[in-house]
Amino acid sequence: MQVYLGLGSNMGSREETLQAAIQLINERIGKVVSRSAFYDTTPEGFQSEHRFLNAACGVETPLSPLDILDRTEAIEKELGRMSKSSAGIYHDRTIDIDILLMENQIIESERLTVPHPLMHERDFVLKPLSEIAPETVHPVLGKSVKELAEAGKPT
Ligand code: PH2
Ligand code: MG
Ligand code: MG
Repeated sequence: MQVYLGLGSNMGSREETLQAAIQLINERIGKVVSRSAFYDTTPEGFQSEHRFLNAACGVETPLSPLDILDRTEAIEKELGRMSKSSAGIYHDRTIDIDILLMENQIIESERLTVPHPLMHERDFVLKPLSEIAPETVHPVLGKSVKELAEAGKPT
């Protein structure tokens, strides 16, 4: 199963943290088969003077969705993440790892929603993702990542 993950950091050594996260993903979740460049982005949805570095990667994994979530959460903790966002209130963080897409799977459970419920609205997700998976189709919206990324651009 191929899973796409989104990564973001806006505290500490952002680039080193993203590199470390990708290495741990490769060791514990599955082979990282693609990775985007790192994009410097403006915080969206909350006020912060700390800019983000965002990236996306593709991982070939035998794990179940909830096992992947357990492991991404463990990696976030190890890399110094203090508090989880809840009820749409965001905080600065050393690392956030989000499950974006898992092929055609649609999951709506208490702990996990796949595709990520906000991915199609977020440039900081779509830009890196369209670099590595432009033709991958969002199974709910029926549009490719490239189409979603272009829909968000000003004309
Ligand atoms: N993540 C959020 C909220 N806002 N803004 C940017 N630029 N990058 C992010 O990764 C990000 C955000 C919630 O996880
Ligand atoms: Mg997030
Ligand atoms: Mg998250």
